[in-house]
Amino acid sequence: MTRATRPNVLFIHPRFNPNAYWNYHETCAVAGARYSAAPLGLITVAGLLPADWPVRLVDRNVEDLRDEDLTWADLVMVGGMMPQQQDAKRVIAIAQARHKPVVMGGPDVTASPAVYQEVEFRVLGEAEEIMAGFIAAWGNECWTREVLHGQKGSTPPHEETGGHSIRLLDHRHHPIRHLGRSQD
Ligand code: B12
Repeated sequence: MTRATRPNVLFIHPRFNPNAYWNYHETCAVAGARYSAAPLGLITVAGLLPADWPVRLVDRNVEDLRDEDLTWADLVMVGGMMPQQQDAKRVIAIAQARHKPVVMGGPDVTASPAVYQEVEFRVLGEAEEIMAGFIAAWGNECWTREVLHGQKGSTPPHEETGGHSIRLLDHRHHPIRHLGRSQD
């Protein structure tokens, strides 16, 4: 398969189990947000990609994954924790049915890599040390399924990572005032 030099990257934040304790419905209402957990891992990874790779974020806790998002994507990046596992698996199946390569990262695949055997790339641990190698490997048309390891606890300083791509967050959905940006 020929790979785009500057792939369109679709970040997908899977739906949390709706019955979990951590919904904060009332707090969200007070803060004017629709969901309590912003996709911090995904926006961090977005900040590590080359600036000229187009990116989109779909947070399934607050919006639908549209067919046109998948049509647009050359590469799908999914990340989350255990209570998102069920939906993550669903999203991976949807993306792969459209022949989109999937990168899975975050705490759940780090703890349970075997659960995500079907994806093309599993990124275990912190992304900061891995993404440069991943970007270099992109374009190699022979790659097969791979597991890329980072080290938990060796995160470089924020200013060396490109920072969070806070601009990807929709301030109507998350209380991003607490992430360093006002809502006006
Ligand atoms: C803050 C936090 C919470 C907050 C969430 C607040 C919020 N707004 O998001 C609260 C208190 C709500 C919470 C609750 C829970 N949490 Co919690 N939480 C954390 C904590 C301390 C930090 C998470 C975080 O935001 N980190 C900052 C971001 C930038 O880091 P990150 O998401 O890990 O992303 C990095 C990498 O993982 C990777 N990455 C992430 N996604 C992707 C995607 C791709 C494609 C790639 C390449 C890389 C990648 O790159 C990123 C940069 O290095 C972690 C422990 C930790 N120190 O990591 C536990 C942790 C995520 N929580 C955990 C758990 C179990 C829970 C609960 C289920 C606890 C419970 N028993 O109820 C609940 C569930 C919440 C729910 N909604 O249902 C576990 C998850 C384990 C797992 N196997 O998934 C962790 C790892 C703690 C632990 N050691 O057990 N949590």
